Amino acid sequence: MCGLEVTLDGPHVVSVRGAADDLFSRGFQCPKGINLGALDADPDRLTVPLIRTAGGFVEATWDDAFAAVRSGLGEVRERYGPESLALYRGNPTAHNFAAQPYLRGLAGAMGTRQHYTASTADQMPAHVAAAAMFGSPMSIPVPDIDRTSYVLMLGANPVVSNGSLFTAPDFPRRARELKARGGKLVVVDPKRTDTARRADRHLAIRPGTDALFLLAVLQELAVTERLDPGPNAASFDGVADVLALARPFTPERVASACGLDPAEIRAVAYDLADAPAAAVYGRIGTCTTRFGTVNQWLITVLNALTGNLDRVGGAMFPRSYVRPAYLPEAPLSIGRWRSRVRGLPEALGEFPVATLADEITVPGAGQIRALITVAGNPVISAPNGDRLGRALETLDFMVAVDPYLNETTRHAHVILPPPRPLQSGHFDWLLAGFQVRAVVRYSPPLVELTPGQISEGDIFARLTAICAGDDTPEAVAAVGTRLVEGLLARSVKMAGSPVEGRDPVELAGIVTGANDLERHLDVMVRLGPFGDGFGAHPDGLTLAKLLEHPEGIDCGPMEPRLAEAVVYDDGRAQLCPPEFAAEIAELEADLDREWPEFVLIGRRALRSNNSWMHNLPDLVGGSNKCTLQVHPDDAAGLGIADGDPVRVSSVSGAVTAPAELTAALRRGVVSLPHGWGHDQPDLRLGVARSVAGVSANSLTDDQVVDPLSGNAVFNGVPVSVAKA
Ligand SMILES: Nc1nc2c(c(=O)[nH]1)N[C@H]1C(S)=C(S)[C@@H](COP(=O)(O)OP(=O)(O)OC[C@H]3O[C@@H](n4cnc5c(=O)[nH]c(N)nc54)[C@H](O)[C@@H]3O)O[C@H]1N2
Ligand SMILES: Nc1nc2c(c(=O)[nH]1)N[C@H]1C(S)=C(S)[C@@H](COP(=O)(O)OP(=O)(O)OC[C@H]3O[C@@H](n4cnc5c(=O)[nH]c(N)nc54)[C@H](O)[C@@H]3O)O[C@H]1N2
Ligand SMILES: [Mo]
Repeated sequence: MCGLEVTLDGPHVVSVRGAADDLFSRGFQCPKGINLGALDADPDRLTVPLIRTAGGFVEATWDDAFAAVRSGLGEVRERYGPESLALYRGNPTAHNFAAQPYLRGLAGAMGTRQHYTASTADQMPAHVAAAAMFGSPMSIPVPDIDRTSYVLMLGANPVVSNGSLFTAPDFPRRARELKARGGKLVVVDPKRTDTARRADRHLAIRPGTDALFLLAVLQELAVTERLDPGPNAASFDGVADVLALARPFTPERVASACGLDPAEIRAVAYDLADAPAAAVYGRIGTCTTRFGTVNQWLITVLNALTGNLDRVGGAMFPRSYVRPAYLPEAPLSIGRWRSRVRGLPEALGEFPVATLADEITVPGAGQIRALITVAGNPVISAPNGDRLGRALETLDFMVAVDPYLNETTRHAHVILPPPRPLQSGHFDWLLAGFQVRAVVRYSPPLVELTPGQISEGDIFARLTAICAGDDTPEAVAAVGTRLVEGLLARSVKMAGSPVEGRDPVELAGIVTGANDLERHLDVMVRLGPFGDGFGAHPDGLTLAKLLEHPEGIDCGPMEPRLAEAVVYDDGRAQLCPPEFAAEIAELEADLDREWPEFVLIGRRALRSNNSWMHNLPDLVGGSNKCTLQVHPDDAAGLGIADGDPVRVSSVSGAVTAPAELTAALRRGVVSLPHGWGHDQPDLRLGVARSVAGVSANSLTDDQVVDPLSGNAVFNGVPVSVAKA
């Protein structure tokens, strides 16, 4: 989401730098962006499909590769039925111009409920909390960072990650500006992170106890009569119920479980209530824990009851610039069906990735026999990834859409590589709905495809057509055409749409764009809240305008819109959903439990992006190291010196990594970054293999999830630690 200025020599990148004139990122960039050229030119990037044979992977023509997919998927479906097919979509599909529009159709054509994504290793608790509270899984508030005077941030490190479900390029600048305005940043994190170092206050909480802390803040504000929900109070249901639940959780009562001083908890509570406008925000460290959904729920409750929900400078609901406002949205419930083996709830139509290995390995009707992965590396990114890797090897057929032969795709029978990044357009559909400011940008491809290359959109269209049973050229072309025509056909029939009553064929004639994806984008921005409505608002957005303004078009800051964010018929937000309330009893057990001697947490490095950027020489090394961070006092007790090999083990497995002593960690907590472990056979990742590291997900447990969302638990994992 940072604007980059790319200089080319023919088809090759000469340099990449932050685009100074970009209206959103204003010249800011991180090492990953700067390495776009290296990523684009990575000699290990696959350029043609690979087919697995007894003797290893061999290069294949696109026709042969698609033929292998057609027969591989076809045979499984014929023998075991459509429920034996599964789809896993990885993190980049959320940010990929082609994947977002096409994969919905692919999932539909597969005719199975076996859908998995990286969301259940990430933000699913936020969707589940939003769905229960507001009816919409996308009604996730984000801090209005540029106008707030107080941010209480739990389990997030945006100085490194640049924010997540909260798109704010150059967080360090925004944090500086917050302080210059007299505002405050408070960080709750078991580690004194780069973000915590810039904060006015840091609370080094025990991993996994955020819900207790949040309840104590709520209870303290209630008992001192500092809560004031403000003008939105009339829209909130369940206020008395949630306050009753909080009652036992006084700062004194939670202090030892959280490992915090009650006075500190009080101070944070009072500052939050006193701030003219404040936002509470929690990410990976709060989502990927046993109480992930409870955390997200309580964060929103605190925002609501301090009057900060939907307030300028508070926690606000961004308006996606590609979501037509007139499209009806029905309240979404979670758990409409359950997973076959463990009975875990579906959420947003998908099952938890933590149960993918179960569904592949446990026999019975509905057992997964074939898998499509798109832009995902779950062998490294999913809990107990080693088990998942063994499970993938038992599939009858697997196809991966991915530019690399990596830890996951090595199990595929066919790998279909997308073209180079610079040969694809870029538009981030998902993050359009989480930006702190609606700056709209589109980047067209900078380099044309060479003859014989296939765009990523065309790969998806072909796969969709194969799954639908007809992949003749006409059928494949129709998949792309439907992207453009489907929404137009609906919109002309919809009351309140700017094109109500118009002729969809006439509208399709107005649409511009070099291909179906661009034409689809044109339709989406025109019908979106800032669009031209096909002439209804002549000054509004169109694809043509976006192409004229690579620096972006600024459609302004977030605006209060609670009434739109709540999709329940009565327009009321539910602050105490009963299924969430039932979890509070589970939490009470944590107040007096015995804690493990050591727990594992994760971390991110500025030069890393999950599992797939370790093949770029400039990104590995420096601060980006696969070390086990240990507190010096813990290390002394274990006889471990800096650099010593340390064996970490859990119920799932064991790894050995070099120790890195740091007093930034809370005692009893060790930290290993995820995304490493590139020492597997067959990989075509020369640089990554040479710096292999170990996978944190050899240690995480796929049998423990946040039960409300099915989300994986990556933080607070009990481990044993010893000198190797
Ligand atoms: N450079 C870089 N940027 C990235 C990524 C990357 O890999 N590298 N990944 C991207 C992705 S996919 C995502 S989802 C975002 C994530 O963005 P963030 O959510 O900001 O992710 P992290 O940096 O992992 O920060 C999580 C923090 O939670 C803390 N933590 C662990 N357990 C607990 C706990 O129980 N309670 C509390 N309060 N804190 C805890 C950890 O110490 C850590 O500092 O980052 C994105 N940006
Ligand atoms: N222990 C632990 N585990 C974690 C986390 C953690 O904090 N701790 N974080 C979790 C989070 S937040 C996330 S989002 C997940 C990520 O989980 P995944 O999405 O499964 O894993 P990634 O490492 O992001 O893998 C992305 C894959 O996409 C491919 N790829 C990159 N660009 C493209 C493209 O343009 N097209 C296609 N087709 N493929 C592409 C890469 O080669 C790579 O194989 O990991 C989760 N796992
Ligand atoms: Mo993520």
